[in-house]
Amino acid sequence: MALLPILHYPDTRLHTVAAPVTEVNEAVRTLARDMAETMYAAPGIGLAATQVNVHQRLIVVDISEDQSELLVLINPEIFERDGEQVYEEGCLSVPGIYDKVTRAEHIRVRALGLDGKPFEMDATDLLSVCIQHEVDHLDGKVFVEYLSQLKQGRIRTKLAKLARISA
Ligand code: GNR
Ligand code: NI
Repeated sequence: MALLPILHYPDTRLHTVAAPVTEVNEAVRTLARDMAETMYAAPGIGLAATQVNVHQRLIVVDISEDQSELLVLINPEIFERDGEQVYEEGCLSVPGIYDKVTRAEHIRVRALGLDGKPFEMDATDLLSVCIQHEVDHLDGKVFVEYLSQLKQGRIRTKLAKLARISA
């Protein structure tokens, strides 16, 4: 098991578009385990491989209170979106910043599991928000990109200053 370092906005590597996983092998299963450990340690409710500088389409999610409902989605595809919801989002790659984002209320998702087998699932509410947030990371998109240019500029300045202090 290993904790992986998380990239912080405005690191340009967060804008990399991840490539599909071509084979669900032991290396992919090890990455999923290390990502789950990293997410739980943070703690967070989701993590995309992009955030740990691995540009493959893999996300881990667990919205339970007691870290008991790990979901691993490989090559996730959102193939239906309905309705709208507004949720105050945060991101492990944008520490200390929280703001409202409008997303679909209900989604249907197709993915491969850790066994390499395809499955489909429905998600609503927070689970739906989290999966949409993670799939955005795989497409190189960070939630702050939904905010105004003014807010994005302020967030960049603030986090760049913090990075300089901690470096
Ligand atoms: O831990 C996280 N919490 C969260 C809260 C509201 C909306 C989305 C999230 S995901 C975030 C972890 C993270 O950055 N995943 O990419
Ligand atoms: Ni995030």
